Amino acid sequence: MKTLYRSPDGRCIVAVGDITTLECDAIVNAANSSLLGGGGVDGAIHSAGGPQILEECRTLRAGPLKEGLPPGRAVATTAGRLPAKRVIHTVGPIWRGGEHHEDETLESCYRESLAVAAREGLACVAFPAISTGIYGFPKVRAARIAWKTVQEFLAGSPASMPRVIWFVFFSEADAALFMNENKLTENKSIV
Ligand code: AR6
Repeated sequence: MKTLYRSPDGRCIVAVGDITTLECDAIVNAANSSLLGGGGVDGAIHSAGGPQILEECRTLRAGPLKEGLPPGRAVATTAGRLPAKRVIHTVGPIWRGGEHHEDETLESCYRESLAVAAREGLACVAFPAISTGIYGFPKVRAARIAWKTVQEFLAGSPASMPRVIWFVFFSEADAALFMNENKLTENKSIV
């Protein structure tokens, strides 16, 4: 994992790498409503974490989430073999042109995932760029929403969990776009 930026208060980190390798209390999964796996980061999490994650997702589908997890909502499961303790699954919006509450749904993914982490007392949470892959949400617009929603959450919970939030990008280009859009300057002294 390559760290590019750490905020002055230490609570936000921007990095490039494979989120499944991160030692953080929770990693967020950009899942789909079925919770039964897929491609992208979802596929990577299930394959690195092993079958325990899918087993717990199946149990959720058989019980409290019979209709699946609606877009904008979040739920936690075991992280199986991953270095993280928990996986927080959230379902991003599928981009349909921007007039179908896509922004609000994406905001809700970040907010609800942070709320789950707060409830579970998880100190460190890592987000992938939800909806910006297979679901086609424009990356610049998603970058602005992700940063703004997390900053609003942190402003509203100065002392509580989670204390540290990672924004993890799979490519340098996506990380650069996120930093640029949110006017963050790379801190070269970070190792
Ligand atoms: N670590 C960090 N980021 C990653 C990784 C990884 N290992 N793998 C991919 N990304 P996507 P979505 C980035 O498509 O758009 C699945 O099939 C990727 O480069 O994973 O929300 C689900 O089951 C991109 O920037 O999620 C759903 O059906 C970001 O993660 C659907 O895809 C999100 O891309 C969800 O689509």
